Amino acid sequence: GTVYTRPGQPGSLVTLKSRYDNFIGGEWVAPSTGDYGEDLAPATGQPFAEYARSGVADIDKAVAAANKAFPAWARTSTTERAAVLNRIADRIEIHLEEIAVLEAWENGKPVRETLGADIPLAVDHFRYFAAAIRTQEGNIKKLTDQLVSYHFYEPLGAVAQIIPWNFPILMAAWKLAPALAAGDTVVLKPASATPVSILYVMDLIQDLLPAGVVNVVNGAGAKLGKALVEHSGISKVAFTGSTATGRQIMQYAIKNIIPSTMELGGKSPNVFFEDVAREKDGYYRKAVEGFVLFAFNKGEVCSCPSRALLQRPLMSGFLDDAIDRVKRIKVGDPLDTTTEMGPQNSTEQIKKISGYLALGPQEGATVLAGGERAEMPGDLAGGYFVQPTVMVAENDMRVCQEEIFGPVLTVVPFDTYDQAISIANDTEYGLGSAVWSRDEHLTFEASQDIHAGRVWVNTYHAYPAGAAFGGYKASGYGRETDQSALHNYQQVKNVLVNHVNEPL
Ligand code: TXE
Repeated sequence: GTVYTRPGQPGSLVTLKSRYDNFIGGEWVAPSTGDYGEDLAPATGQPFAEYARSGVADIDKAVAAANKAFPAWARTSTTERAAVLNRIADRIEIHLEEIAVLEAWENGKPVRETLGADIPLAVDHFRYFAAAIRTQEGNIKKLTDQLVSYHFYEPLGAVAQIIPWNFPILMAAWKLAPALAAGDTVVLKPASATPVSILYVMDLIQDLLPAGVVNVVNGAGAKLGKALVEHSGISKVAFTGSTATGRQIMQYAIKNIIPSTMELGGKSPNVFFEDVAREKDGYYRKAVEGFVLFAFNKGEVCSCPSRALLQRPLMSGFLDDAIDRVKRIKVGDPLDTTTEMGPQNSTEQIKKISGYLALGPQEGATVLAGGERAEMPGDLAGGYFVQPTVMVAENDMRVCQEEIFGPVLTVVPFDTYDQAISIANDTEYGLGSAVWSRDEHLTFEASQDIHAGRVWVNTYHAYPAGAAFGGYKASGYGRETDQSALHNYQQVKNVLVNHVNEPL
């Protein structure tokens, strides 16, 4: 394995500015407030860069810049916009390793994930939407002998995109790529816990975009969100974050009747049927790894498989093997390529997760692995580390119903197929889910019966471009990562032509 040098330190791939201003109208602009916050590394709890704590005046500036850039950008050909997206993809790919290191350091996720998943997927999303916009077609229909109807997709204008801290670069890519492809301009508001990695990428790609097409403003969402979404210059809002904040943003969107898309929380079931353990073969080992994926990105994932449902015979044997594997998860420095789980993102997350670690046993859950914060050596002692935790619980307990957003898995046994489906669906959320069985009829049936926007079958945590992602129920609405996401950033123009030269 390799241990990367920390960003900003001598020998690191990543050279940081000491201070990151907002990126508005193609320029680096100091916040009107003159106020900066410290970006803390979750692995040590120590600051490593400063970011702007903007005010409403900065939002106004960014929205004005986005609107100024819109007419020219909207008029570019799809060929031209696709070329820009492809150039962005190439540029990010050239700098993949350094972006991956910074992303790991700022978020706390292990660099093996950012190198293997986050950043390559971000690159691919730009390429995918470059292709999608070039191949998107409107349609023409002859409705009667006289009437011909044309449908065109037009961009909306300047759009607001508010993203969370758990996949900063990938969430930015999921939102920027379709918006730019569609011909919209953007005001992006990153989360205050991860304000810098996106600006680092903007620095790398700024020469590829006309001024004002992408604007990035940092600062507290609670302060800036309302001003941004209610701004008369904003034509759409796309949000990823908590269900509570999503509900607020939907209310702001009412003011100017702008469309919104919401990718919110989850409590995703990971359902294992008995035949998984029929043999201890490659499939079995894959299933064990599928169980362990609750610890992917330390559980700070909206589609985290946080509820494992095990058919009763799997409660011994399979569960023992899975617990063994959980206990072997390597927790540590996110910049070490052998690390499997890094620190949680923030002290807020630690507080929230610790609350649930205490609550589980109080509610009667039995802890099989973890259950506490993880002790680390050296300056990692100041980091936000938690042990991967598994508890056997009942589905009506709060630990099974509320989004913990940490590496905490509840295991609930079931006997019959119907019970499995009813427990899987017994949640206010409906984002991710998975079914594990060697029986394809069973997995297909379950995929139809589970109420969630994504059902993985014999896999988990794959997010390829071309597969639509989004929620049912309180997990939100709207789909991303698939060509249909272009529609989120477009409006339909219908032109209805009478081709007969006679009075109506
Ligand atoms: O989320 P918020 P937080 C869940 C997860 C986590 C909890 C709290 O359970 O523990 O939410 O995290 C901006 N108007 N998820 O507080 O508040 C904010 O600045 C406009 C699940 O970080 O939803 C940030 O950019 N914007 C989730 C973004 O919203 C506002 C990912 C997300 O922050 C705003 C993140 C407002 N009033 C957290 N208030 C997922 N589904 O992946 C905040 N923001």
